[in-house]
Formats: sequence, C-alpha cells, structure tokens
Amino acid sequence: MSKLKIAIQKSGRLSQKSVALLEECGLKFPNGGGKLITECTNFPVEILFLRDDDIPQYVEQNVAHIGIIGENVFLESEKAITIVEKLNFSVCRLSLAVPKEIDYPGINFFKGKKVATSYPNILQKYFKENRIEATVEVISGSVEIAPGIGLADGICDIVSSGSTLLSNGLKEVETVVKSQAVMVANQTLGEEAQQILNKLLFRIRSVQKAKE
Ligand code: PRT
Ligand code: ZN
Repeated sequence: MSKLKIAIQKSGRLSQKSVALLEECGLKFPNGGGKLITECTNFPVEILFLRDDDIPQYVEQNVAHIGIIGENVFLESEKAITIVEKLNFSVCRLSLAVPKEIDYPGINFFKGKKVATSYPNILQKYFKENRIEATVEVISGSVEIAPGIGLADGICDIVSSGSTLLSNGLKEVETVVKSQAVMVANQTLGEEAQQILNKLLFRIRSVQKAKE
C-alpha cells in the first residue's frame, strides 16, 4: 500500500504544533535527530520536514500529498493547491503598519508611498483591490526596521501580539489578511492517498471537536 506524504515545517513557529496535531490524531513516529523524513509506525504516512515556504511547491508537484502551513504562505505562493482544513493554531494577521507619529488618514496614505514586505503578491493584490498605487519593496526579513532606516514609509508584515511593531515605533493601521495554520492538499490526489487523507481528516476533526 502506498503512503500519504505529509510536509510540515522543519523548525519554526508551526513545527511543534504540527507534530502535536499528528500525534493527537494517534500517529506514532520517531521525531527529532534532525531527520528530514520519517515514517509513521502505525499509519500509512510519511512525514517530510521542510522550510514552510517550500511546502506549497512540493504539494503542487505532488512530492508531498498534503502539508501544514500558514494561510499567509498559502496565499503568497499562488500555487494550485487546496485548503482542506483550517487548523485553529498559529493565528495571526498580515497588516500594514506605519511610524507611530504619523497622523494616519486612511488607506489613501499609501498612494505614492513605498512599503516594505516579504509578502509582495498578497500586498500588490490588496493595493490593486483598493486602487492604491504604491511601490512594494521586497525584503526577506527584519521588515520592521525598514521605515526607521529610511527604506520605506510603511511595512506589511505578520502581527500576532503587536509587541514587535510597538518596540520598533510602528502602529498597525490596516489588516490585509487574517491567517492561521491550514492543511493544504494536491488537487489531483490518487485514490489511495485520498482515502488515507480522509481518515486523517476524520481524526483531525474529532481532535478539534474535543477541544471546543
Ligand atoms: O524557516 P522557515 O522558512 O520554515 O520559517 P519562517 O521563519 O518563514 O516562519 P516562522 O516559523 O517564523 O513562522 C511560520 C508561520 O507562523 C508564519 O508563516 C505564520 O503563518 C505563523 N505566525 C504566527 C507567525 C507569527 N504568528 C508571528 N508572530 N509568523 C511570524 N511572526 C513574527 C512576525 O514576522 C513578526 O516579526 O513575529 C513578529 C510579530 O509578532 P508579535 O507577537 O510581536 O506581533
Ligand atoms: Zn519561511
């Protein structure tokens, strides 16, 4: 029998909770030791540990059948994959923020401005929908320092408690998208993979219900 291949984040904010969810579903597997791939001992599942940004591509190409990522990564990737379950953890939002001393007049503030982000696809779509012409400056990390060093007038980044914005002299002014961990799947799963996924989804839903 073939196995369902599940991609989860190797190390980061989603890792522990992804492992915990699979364990709560009754899956037993050796975890740790820096292995990149591991087999469940009691379920036809193989787990791949990857960078979260690579997961949409692997799922689209069917290298992994399913994956667990933030909705923000799903949306930014623009890959042809499907969300099959929202997982209710790692809740956050992608927001626009500006220096706190700005007297913010509303979204038109961003017209003609420069905004730093690691999420150019999501941000450009948002600006287009809101008829804002702005320059999107792509940087891969430490986005919060961009206004302070004169690189941008504002930023678009993940916010959860808001304390990072605060400590960098910024304030949140618009929510661009809300996010949480989601399970994504390849759009043309074979019958066997689909059957295993259905079993797993049934267990995930039971685990979620028990927590309500
Ligand atoms: O190495 P790899 O590429 O796999 O990981 P990564 O560094 O890209 O991602 P990681 O582990 O930081 O985050 C994984 C996912 O967790 C994100 O894609 C989000 O879906 C989700 N998540 C939830 C968050 C946060 N909360 C979060 N607070 N991702 C990032 N942050 C960062 C944010 O970028 C900002 O720097 O935390 C800071 C803001 O937090 P607050 O609490 O100060 O507002
Ligand atoms: Zn990443």
